Amino acid sequence: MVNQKLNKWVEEWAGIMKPEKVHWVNGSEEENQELFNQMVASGMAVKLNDEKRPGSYYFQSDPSDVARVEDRTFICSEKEEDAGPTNNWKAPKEMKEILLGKYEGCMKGRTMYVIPFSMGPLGSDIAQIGIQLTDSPYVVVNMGIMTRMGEAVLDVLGDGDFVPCIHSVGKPLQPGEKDVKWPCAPIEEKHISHFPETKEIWSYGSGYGGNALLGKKCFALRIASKMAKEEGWLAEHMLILGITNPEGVKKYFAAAFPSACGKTNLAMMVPNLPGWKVECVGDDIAWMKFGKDGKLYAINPEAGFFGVAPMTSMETNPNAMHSAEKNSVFTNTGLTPDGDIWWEGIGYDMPEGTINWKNGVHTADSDAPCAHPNARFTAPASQCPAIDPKWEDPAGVPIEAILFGGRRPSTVPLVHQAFSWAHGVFIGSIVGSEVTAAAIGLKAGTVRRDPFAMLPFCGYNMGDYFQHWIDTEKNAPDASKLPGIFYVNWFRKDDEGKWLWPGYGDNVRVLKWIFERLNGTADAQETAIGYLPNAEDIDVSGIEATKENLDELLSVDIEKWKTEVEGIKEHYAKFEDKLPEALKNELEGLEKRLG
Ligand code: SAT
Ligand code: MN
Repeated sequence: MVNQKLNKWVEEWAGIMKPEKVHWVNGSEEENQELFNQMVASGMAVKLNDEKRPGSYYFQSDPSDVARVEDRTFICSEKEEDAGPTNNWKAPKEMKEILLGKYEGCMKGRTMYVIPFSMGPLGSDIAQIGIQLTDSPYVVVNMGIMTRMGEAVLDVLGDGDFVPCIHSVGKPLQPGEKDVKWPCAPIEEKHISHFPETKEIWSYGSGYGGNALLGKKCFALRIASKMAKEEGWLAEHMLILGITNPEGVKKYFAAAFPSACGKTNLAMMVPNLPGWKVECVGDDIAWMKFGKDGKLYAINPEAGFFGVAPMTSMETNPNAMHSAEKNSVFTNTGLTPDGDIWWEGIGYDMPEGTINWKNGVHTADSDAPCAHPNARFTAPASQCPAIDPKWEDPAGVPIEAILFGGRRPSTVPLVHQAFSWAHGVFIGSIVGSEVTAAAIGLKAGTVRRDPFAMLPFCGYNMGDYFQHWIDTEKNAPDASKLPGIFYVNWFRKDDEGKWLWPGYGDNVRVLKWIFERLNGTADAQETAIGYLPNAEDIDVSGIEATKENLDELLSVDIEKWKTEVEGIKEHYAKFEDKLPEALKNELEGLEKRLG
């Protein structure tokens, strides 16, 4: 079928960006191989040792292009108010003018790839189709892992609508000019722009991660969150896991955590309790809609993992390690002399002669790390040994619990349950992580709030987003079937700074209490902040030493929570009159209960 709108759009943009040629990506294995071969030939990619890491490739980015750039990310709604206090805003017209200037001739000497992709299983009615134009073959092969990509998507699209995604690395080649290893534009020229009202994405100047793989944060979160608001569903920065008890009863949970809280680890956890099983539906993004039976169903819109490499090991996350055993892409890790990858915390010593992400021979006494802290592996989700059998079910999986969490060395107990949906939304709106003084020049102990872990990913005013979550209760076909909401904190420390909770696979003990709360078989005590387990309600069999920490892990320190309330007030003040009445009431209620 010919999609006139698509053909016209591609032609128009080819006219603006002036690539040497246009390549429609079909998604075949031969095409994928050909792209890798080209990148190896041009020096952009290194083929890894086929005996160690079959079908896998290694890349080093430009040192100026190593992560998402939040201060170069824009929400371009007509009104500034609709971007809200947590986003950078520019008027759409102004941004398009700026970017059209940059896009003019930006693909000279390069190939423009046309990437049809589906976020979500092909044909699922929760899924969405986008078309990305890009001049980066690296982006094409990564999109091939992270999304359902190619001709099959065009068949499903027919003559329907798609989200147009424009991307260029912003480095045109003059006739005869030799390409660099990782083309990109200087930092101040990078723009990651979203037009939530017209559902468009225009990205310029970066080839890395969420700046360039536009299906991920740009589409599946920023644009989709706006669609979800308009259409009554939820697009969230959440992992999805399935948990099965020893009797074979299974439930699905979704969970939101700010970055650096171990989301991928939790999604693929190897549980440390006999008989319990955890399976992974997704590690980063959840799209949730009500099903005919009134339950909330979630799909993972992605098809792969774009995981942080450093500290990932057979110890911390064997399932991630297995996922990236083959057919994977590694960016900014180290490269060993025998053609494999290495990073800090991989679980074994660095082989002598390993090359670091800046392409120098690495020595053990060097003060800079061998792998960039944001080095990534891109791996197909289908290769994860713990992948859930329903991970591609077009209907999604029914979500029974939503978890929020952050890094909170003090104040927040190991786990508590919200009293109600509105109280759960309150909990989501206040999550965050404590920062260390050195990191970003804030007072140590300051909580950096990251509501719903959506701070850099909400495509509209965060106050309206809170309201959308509140409204989800009355929009639910049957509010009694809404998931329970829980606040977890694996990161409590004692006064000496020692961890009180072992974390990782032992977190299943907390999931077990949640599971049993949903079944109505676990006890809890009512406190000022929510329902908490009693110490005996947490199963510490096999880690009996942790028992003595439980009182502290499960205590509610009234004075600390009063301080917390002051912090929440400061945080809420940002949203001015957009802060939902329901959340003001929740905050007042908490303050009263604290006495
Ligand atoms: O670079 S990504 O946005 O894909 C990953 C992340 O920063 O969370
Ligand atoms: Mn993420």
